[in-house]
Amino acid sequence: MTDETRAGFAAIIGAPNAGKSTLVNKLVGSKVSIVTHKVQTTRFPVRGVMMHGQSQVVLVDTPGIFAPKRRLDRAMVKSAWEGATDADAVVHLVDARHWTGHGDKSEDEAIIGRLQQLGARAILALNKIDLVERAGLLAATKALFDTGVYSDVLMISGLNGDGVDQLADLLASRMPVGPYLFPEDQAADIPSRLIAAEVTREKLMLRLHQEIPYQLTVETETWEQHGNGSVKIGQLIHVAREGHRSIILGKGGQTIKDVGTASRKELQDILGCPVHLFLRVKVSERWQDNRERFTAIGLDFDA
Ligand SMILES: Nc1nc2c(ncn2[C@@H]2O[C@H](COP(=O)(O)OP(=O)(O)OP(=O)(O)O)[C@@H](O)[C@H]2O)c(=O)[nH]1
Ligand SMILES: [Mg+2]
Repeated sequence: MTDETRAGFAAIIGAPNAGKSTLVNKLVGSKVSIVTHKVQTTRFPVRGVMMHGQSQVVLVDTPGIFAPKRRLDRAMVKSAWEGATDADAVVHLVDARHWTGHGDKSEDEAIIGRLQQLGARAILALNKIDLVERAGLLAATKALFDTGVYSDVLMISGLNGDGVDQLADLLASRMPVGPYLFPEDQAADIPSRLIAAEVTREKLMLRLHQEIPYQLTVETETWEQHGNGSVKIGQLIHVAREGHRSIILGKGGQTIKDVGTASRKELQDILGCPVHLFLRVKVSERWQDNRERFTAIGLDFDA
């Protein structure tokens, strides 16, 4: 036994919906990043802190990497690669279904191409193995490993935890020797206001369909701590069009009421105190062209 500690950064990159945020939450042991069944849920790098033996691994959950079209997409993808460039270890998380004949592997191929250019050595984690036949996994692993960009291969299920401990061991061993970067009891380094906005955005994504979730953003405007231990949070949902406002409100205000209830419940769990949540919807037609909205979440407006 030695007193030597290790600490560093591990970036989790991958195609949209590969399961990056699910995995980061599992490794950290609490929810630091929002998850939905939809693509492009994560919009900016979210850092979660995992303690493992004598190692502290700061996990960087990144937005999915895809061919970007809009300004927001470009900024998201750019921030994902930046997360990878500065890290001590990079995990390429791959949805195993896409390499066993179910789904499209072109986004992974593009990521591999970029890793090749960077001369990077990433850890391959084939994810969602709970959904595929074992037999197909071997061929998939070989095809991926033959690209030469991987140092290690693991098969995992971020959802049920299979293989996640092995990944934690590997990441812990790859961190450079040094003092911890964050207090040991800190799970995330994103401000409470931003976590609160993300939780509401998750509930909106789960509830709304098609393009609407992609054309809105949530901002925490007010945060008041009350003497009785409760907190009052006011949030503004920026939408792109008048029509979106009425959809978010729903008939008789039911949709926003449900979203508010779901978000408030989860915030109470996360914050460990009673929460009063007030949501407003505002038509901000050009929020996606607003530099401030990008800077507020650490994205590069000019990406
Ligand atoms: N069956 C199964 N589902 C999983 C697994 N990991 C993640 N999922 C599901 O996959 C979906 C996407 O998960 P996320 O964690 O949001 O994926 P992501 O890669 O962060 O997605 P983006 O932020 O949009 O790039 C969710 O419905 C998860 O529950 C897994 O190991 N097995
Ligand atoms: Mg995500």
